[in-house]
Amino acid sequence: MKIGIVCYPTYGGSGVVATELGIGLANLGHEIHFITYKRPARLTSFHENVFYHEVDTEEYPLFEYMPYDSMLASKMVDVVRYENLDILHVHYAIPHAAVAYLSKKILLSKGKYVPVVTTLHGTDITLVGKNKAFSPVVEFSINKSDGVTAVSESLKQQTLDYFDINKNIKVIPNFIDFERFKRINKDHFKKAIAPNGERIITHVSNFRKVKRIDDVVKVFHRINQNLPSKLLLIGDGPERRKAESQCRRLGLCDEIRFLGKQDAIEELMAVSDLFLLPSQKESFGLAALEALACEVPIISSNAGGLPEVNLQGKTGFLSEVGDVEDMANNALKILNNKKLHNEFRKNALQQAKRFDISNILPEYESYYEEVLKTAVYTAP
Ligand code: GMT
Repeated sequence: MKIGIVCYPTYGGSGVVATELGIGLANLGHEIHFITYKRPARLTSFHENVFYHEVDTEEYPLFEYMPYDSMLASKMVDVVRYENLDILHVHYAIPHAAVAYLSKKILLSKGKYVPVVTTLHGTDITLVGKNKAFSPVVEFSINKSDGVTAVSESLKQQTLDYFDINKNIKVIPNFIDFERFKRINKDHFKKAIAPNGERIITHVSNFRKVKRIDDVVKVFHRINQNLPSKLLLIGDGPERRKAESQCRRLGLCDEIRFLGKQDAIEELMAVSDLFLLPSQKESFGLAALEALACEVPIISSNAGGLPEVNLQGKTGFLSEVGDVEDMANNALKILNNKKLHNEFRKNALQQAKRFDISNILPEYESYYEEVLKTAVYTAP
């Protein structure tokens, strides 16, 4: 198949999933065309089946706000038409699903029919999407997509709760590539981070408010009062500065390292003893799955789709959002009991295997085939 993939090219989860999906499908022989405003962060090397089309984002003095949607639609029309794509797969509803609908209508007027699959990732529904500034467009464009997928059962349910949806939503969970994410020996690395054998706790995110970075620090503070430990904070975003002040206030600067954006997350996971994800909202929690694949147990909130990834009492523990006391107690329960820790590590790997990329890619392939067969041609 010739598949167009539209996504945010940055470090956010939806962009990572879209890029890994495209690369995975290209490895299976499909021709993949990424249409984004910047080369996707995880699209790092040449692949004979992968093409990249950059959206023109020219500025013009009249525009206080760039009409990105129009520029994206024009690029999508151009690529679908001249590369003769079979299907368009857009990730994150805003604005991609609406722009896909517009592109489809323009293409129809030119005699080219292309069905659209929209994948809902999380905040496009639970946070930004349900905001009145976007919700009519989100609802309309989901209903106008030829196929809709959500990354967890929880996200599917929330979409049905928030909007008036007349489409079937298929749940296809996020996935993991075990070629890359696995527990590897990085002892030299461990020694550099924790020279006295301290426990290594990790958090990875885009440091947005919804990730509750202050809770990460609070939970770590409690752990650190009981157990020699180090916290690795990986990623960057609007909440980082506040977190830095919090660490200084708590006198934790020597125990917490802000590592910023990192490409080789798997190497850092490989030395981690525990992963923290106390999010306010989380449709799936891709970073949590990456931790599981590296055999790292998780202390998380019970928000959104996290219970589908982190299994209570098996791969870690889940607490109510904001209950830092409970999270810290659970963390210590695991860290202070070697047998339990090892058991959770084993369970983590088993659970991660359910999301192996080699199981999930065929789900997307057959979904595309189904959409291609059932999508109804509508006149322009
Ligand atoms: O929150 C993020 O990390 C970014 C956001 C995105 O769309 O870029 O992530 C969402 O999509 C990820 C991939 O499907 C999910 O794993 C995240 O749980 C989801 N984030 C939220 O729901 C807050």
